[in-house]
Amino acid sequence: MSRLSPPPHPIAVRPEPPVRPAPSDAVSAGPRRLVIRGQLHRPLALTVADLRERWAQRRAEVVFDCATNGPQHHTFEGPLLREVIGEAGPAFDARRRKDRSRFLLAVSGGDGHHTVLSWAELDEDFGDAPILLATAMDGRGLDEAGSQLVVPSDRCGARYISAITGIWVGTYAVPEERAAPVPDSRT
Ligand SMILES: Nc1nc2c(c(=O)[nH]1)N[C@H]1C(S)=C(S)[C@@H](COP(=O)(O)O)O[C@H]1N2
Ligand SMILES: [Mo]
Repeated sequence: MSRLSPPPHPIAVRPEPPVRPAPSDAVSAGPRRLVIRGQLHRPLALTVADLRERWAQRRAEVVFDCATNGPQHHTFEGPLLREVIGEAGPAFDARRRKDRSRFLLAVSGGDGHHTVLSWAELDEDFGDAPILLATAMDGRGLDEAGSQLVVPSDRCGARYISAITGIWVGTYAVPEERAAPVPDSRT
């Protein structure tokens, strides 16, 4: 591909902003935080050290299958996802199972890969799955890498999201069926 004029040099001409320590720098400095947000009473921003110190640690020896790498064997430690999200206070009526059953979780990795879970998968009255937010894998802390989702009941590894950056919790507003009838493909 040829160019008629030299490419612009935006980096060379853009003035460097002055380095000014702001109060927010103190918050953003240090290890990365996993942000838990959405329909919650108490959104949280947690480091792996927070996940290790503030909740009881469970252990899970798992095998999951990867389409490209085959079966993977790992030992993870970390708190139950249910207990961490519980502390963030999902905006459901905790006494009503039907209300809890409407909630979803979307878990995002730093590379853009994300997956969804339902609250009911974790809930003791429904699936009761011991899903973890790992603080260590095979005996090594995940403080640098970030927490990893551990879904022992999954056969496939796709939901073992690594380097978690965020978890969104909330309900999905199902479109009203009567508002937009599905077009009949036969007409
Ligand atoms: N952030 C992030 N996590 C991810 C993935 C990804 O692409 N990005 N791939 C998933 C898939 S498909 C698998 S099989 C496992 C692989 O884990 P391993 O690399 O430790 O074997 O990570 C899962 N977690
Ligand atoms: Mo995979």
